[in-house]
Amino acid sequence: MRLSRYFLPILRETPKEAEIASHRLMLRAGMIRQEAAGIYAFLPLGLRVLDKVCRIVREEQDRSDAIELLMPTIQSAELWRESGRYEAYGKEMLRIKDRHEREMLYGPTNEEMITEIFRAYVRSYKDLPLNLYHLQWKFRDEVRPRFGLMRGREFLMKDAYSFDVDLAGATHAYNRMFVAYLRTFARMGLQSIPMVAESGPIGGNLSHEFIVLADTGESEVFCHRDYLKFEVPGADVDFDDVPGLQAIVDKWTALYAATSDKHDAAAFAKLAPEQRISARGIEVGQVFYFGTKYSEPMRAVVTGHDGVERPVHMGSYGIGPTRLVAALIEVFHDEAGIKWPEAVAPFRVAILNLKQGSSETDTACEQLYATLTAAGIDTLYHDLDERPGSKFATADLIGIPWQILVGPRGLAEGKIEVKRRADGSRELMTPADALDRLGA
Ligand code: 5CA
Repeated sequence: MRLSRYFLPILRETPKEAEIASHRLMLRAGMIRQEAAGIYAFLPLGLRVLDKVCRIVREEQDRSDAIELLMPTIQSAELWRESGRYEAYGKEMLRIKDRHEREMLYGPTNEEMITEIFRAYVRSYKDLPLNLYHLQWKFRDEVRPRFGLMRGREFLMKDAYSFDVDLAGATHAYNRMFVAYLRTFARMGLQSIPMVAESGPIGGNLSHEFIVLADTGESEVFCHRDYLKFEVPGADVDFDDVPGLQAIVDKWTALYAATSDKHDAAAFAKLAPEQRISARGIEVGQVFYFGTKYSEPMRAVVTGHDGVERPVHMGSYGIGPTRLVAALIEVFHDEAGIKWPEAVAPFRVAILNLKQGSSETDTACEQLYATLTAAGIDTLYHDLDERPGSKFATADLIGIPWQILVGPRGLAEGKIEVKRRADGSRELMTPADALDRLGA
């Protein structure tokens, strides 16, 4: 992408309304624009990051054998009356009437709708296990939408729903998602810690929140320090291996880890002081097992091996991709701006032409740009007529992992400079070596 043809509305001033780094940096980097309280438009740069986050989420859902579908945002109140949640959900639900005065709502979650889809088609244990997921916008009329994408009113969610014939099957489904979540966040460069959590309006008595530690996190959390050293299961993990997966989950739930709602101060105090982490964190995902809470009132039943019909066992599993974009910035930034991990960076490489209009630098930049683009590497070419200082500031602010600085002095010796945003290191090399380094 040539910056001269792109839409990147950078703000030089720090927006006053933004209280935390991720919100400030997203506004300054031209990633999002607020359209109403807790409602944001994704500008092109922000959309690129969101898409990369979603791609990783999808790949790991698919790897664990969950199947993607897409449910609508608007739901009928009737459905929610069946489960008894229409009244119970309260003011957080955005209620709408259509032209026929029919009561509708903008979905805050999809347990009812997926249960309705399930019961329309599935009758027998032979069709199970099943885990269906989608990535869809949700609306929750939060009392205090704040911190930009961190707690929005309209936000993107990946929500998966599992169906099993019994508790044993449902436990394995829970474990599949648990392991998929560890992998999903790790692939983005985030260390997540599963913590025992309250299940809230979703229900059930087994739930874990996946927490990323960050000072600006909204959750107060307590956990054992050893979690920070745990190794995340590799891509070769066998999701069909029931005891193997259980062993992974057992390991990741053996040590103390709880959110404030479920905190047991006495148990925590038994840890050696140097093992205790008492910190703030961001909830990037949450998993729930709630058995027959929805299937029973909504009559979603399956015949078991014994020919008897029983309500299906369900769980639901959420990830917040829009919140993840903010969480990533909270973890990866410095005074100059964002430091994207490569896996989610909007562009992997930025070419900075330090003397736009000079035939040497222009030619060198064009060649680099053509080769990188042809190799399928997302590249942003800063081809505007701006001073080098301004180009450095933009590249640092928007956090591109690799910057190629092309100036007349270096070129005179056949060299360009490659800068890594993560640690600020710079290295002079030939354009050919730079391309080699970047895998082009
Ligand atoms: N149906 C269940 C699981 S699919 C559910 O709704 N779970 S949830 O309430 O925990 O939400 C799932 C994820 O969505 C959360 O872990 C969080 O990452 C994200 N999320 C929830 N509320 C917001 C919000 N107001 N703004 C941004 N992300 C949110």
